[in-house]
Amino acid sequence: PDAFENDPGYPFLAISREMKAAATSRPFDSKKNCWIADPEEGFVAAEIKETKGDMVTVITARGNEVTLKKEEAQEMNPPKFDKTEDMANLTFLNEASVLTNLKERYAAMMIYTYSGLFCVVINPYKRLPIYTESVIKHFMGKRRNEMPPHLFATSDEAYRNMVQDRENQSMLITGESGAGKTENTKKVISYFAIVGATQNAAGKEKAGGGAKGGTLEEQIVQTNPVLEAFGNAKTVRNNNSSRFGKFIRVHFSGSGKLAGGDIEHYLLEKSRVVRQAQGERSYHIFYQIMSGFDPKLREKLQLTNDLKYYHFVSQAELTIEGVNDKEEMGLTQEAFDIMGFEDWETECLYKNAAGMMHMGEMKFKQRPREEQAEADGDEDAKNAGICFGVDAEAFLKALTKPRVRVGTEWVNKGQNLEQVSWAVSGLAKAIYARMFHWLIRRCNKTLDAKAMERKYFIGVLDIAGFEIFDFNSFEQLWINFVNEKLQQFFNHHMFVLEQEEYKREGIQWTFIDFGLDLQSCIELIEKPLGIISMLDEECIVPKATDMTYVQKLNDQHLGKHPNFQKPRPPKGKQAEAHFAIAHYAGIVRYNATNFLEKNKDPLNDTAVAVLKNGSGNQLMLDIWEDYQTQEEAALAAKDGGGGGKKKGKSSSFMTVSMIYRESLNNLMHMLHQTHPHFIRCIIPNEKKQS
Ligand code: AOV
Ligand code: MG
Repeated sequence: PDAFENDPGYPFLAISREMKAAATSRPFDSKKNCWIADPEEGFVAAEIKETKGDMVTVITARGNEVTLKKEEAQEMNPPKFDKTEDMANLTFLNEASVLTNLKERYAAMMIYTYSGLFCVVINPYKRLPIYTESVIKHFMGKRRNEMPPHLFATSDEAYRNMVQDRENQSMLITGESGAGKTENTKKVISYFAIVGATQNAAGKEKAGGGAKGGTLEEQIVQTNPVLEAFGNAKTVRNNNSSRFGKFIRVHFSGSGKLAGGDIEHYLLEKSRVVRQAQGERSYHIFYQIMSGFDPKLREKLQLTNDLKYYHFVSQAELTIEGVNDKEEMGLTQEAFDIMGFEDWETECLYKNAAGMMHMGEMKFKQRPREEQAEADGDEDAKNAGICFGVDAEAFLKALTKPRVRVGTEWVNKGQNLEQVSWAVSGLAKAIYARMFHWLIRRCNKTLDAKAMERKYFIGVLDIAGFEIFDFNSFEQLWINFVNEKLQQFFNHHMFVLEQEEYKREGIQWTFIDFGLDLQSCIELIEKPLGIISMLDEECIVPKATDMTYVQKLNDQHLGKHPNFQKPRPPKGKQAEAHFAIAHYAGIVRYNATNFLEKNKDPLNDTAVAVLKNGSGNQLMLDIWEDYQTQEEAALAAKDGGGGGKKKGKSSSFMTVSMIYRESLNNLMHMLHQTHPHFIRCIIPNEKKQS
């Protein structure tokens, strides 16, 4: 009864007898059958009627007669390869055959297919019974060729490699936004948690102690809902888009027992906290808080029940089709419980989130011809103050009249409306980003099973996928650049491995590094005088603007670098600065407006000091603990001599790009020290439909 053939998931994984029969009865003539390009279907089957010189005339499956160049008719594989599980087996390895194979398998809802060393998956956009515990059990300990293609087979291979080769492994899940990276990441993590816990009862033991908290196995899996609530949002490409990258390491003992986990995170898109584009939302947690799941919560947070009142989170969509924020809040709370979060911790997270919503409503005014803004009412500031545990008056004063250094004196300097509004959003973004960082550290604390011996890890990488929007900004540049780097890592690894095999088999072959195909685009972005370093330089040039930056880019690269282009700006945006980059996955037009500001990411230090020193909210104190204000730095310099001064200065000179670059370098370095396994996710359509 528990034979794999009887599992409800089996029909979505293995080719049925009927399919095999249908394939073998298909008439086939290798000299006549072929594929030709088709504007609607991609490729359509055709039969060669006549050959004349280098031209052929074919009749398509739709009955059209077409004459075309011989090489445009791609060979068709014999029927025994229909819906093949590994495309490396195909006799004819051409574009038409590869795409048709994937398409036919997808039409039968078999979403996983191998392509030699890596595994391809097409987003099914519906729940399939192929990730159940019973399916997991069938894959455990089996070799890849014993079972149909599945993410679990690749996962099990990584696990066995780790134990046998005594080497760290990584699972690199790539693909554009909405293709299914995060969904597959969740399944991989569950697989490792179950496999690692099955090795020994230890993984099943309650970790941490206390009334709350689940087993380590559960906690590794439940980390995700916590992170998704704060790090995922609806975009036009994906209703649950990851707006940050993560590298989750699952740790094991030498014999493969589950021994804990930790998470590293990359580039959280914090601009979303204050601004959403058409068709998008801010982070899920805001809407979950407002959902009324806990009837007293809004009241505790000084919130009304009118979501639209809060501009920071209501600029575009308020709901997501098919998603119930109330239920999602239940799941978030459950995950917090299993992760062993204390009540004060979740309370502070909600307070901070609500405080940001109040911040967005703080009003300021300015008399005509005066460059000095002042508060226009203080109700929302008071609400923010209650959430953050700070004095509203001090907070407003810090925003409108921050302390700045003039020579050796510190004075209160007036700000105009625009400056105040920049400071408010800058601060909200910083609070959110720091809170997210705290959340990751807090999860790591739970996953740190101290009693367990950690020997090896399998790291699972899930980043924000390549994306092209109508408006692409600094965030997209970084997301797409990271994807470009990962694609290069993939190419390099695949082709190097492949060619090493040629060498072993004694094939005469000149080594080609296909990873270098992407090198020129990567260099355009990361090398000295490239897109990023010129941005960093422009950030220290006085009076520089986004326009002067793009002007310099144009002077340096336009007409000289193959991947750099000057786009035609969209209607109404001609006055704004633009440039375009030809990435591996498409040409992206970037709007450079606010690039300098986003890269410098300035903060109102006086307001930070209010939050940092005056707060009665423990989380608020924790997130600013490592932040040194300029005034503190100056004091430290006075007391402690040169050492303190140096520290203050170097930290204030880091641009966002510098921080991102360093974490990306660390990631690539770590990946190079693991045995990588690749999962390539493909999006089947732009309509989010099965
Ligand atoms: P992504 O991680 O690759 O995009 P997701 O993993 O969030 O994409 O997938 C997008 C949506 O597709 C999910 O919310 C599901 O509705 C659906 N989906 C994907 N894979 C599966 C699956 N195996 N089974 C069922 N539904 C699936 V992004 O984070 O935007 O780069 O940045
Ligand atoms: Mg994702």
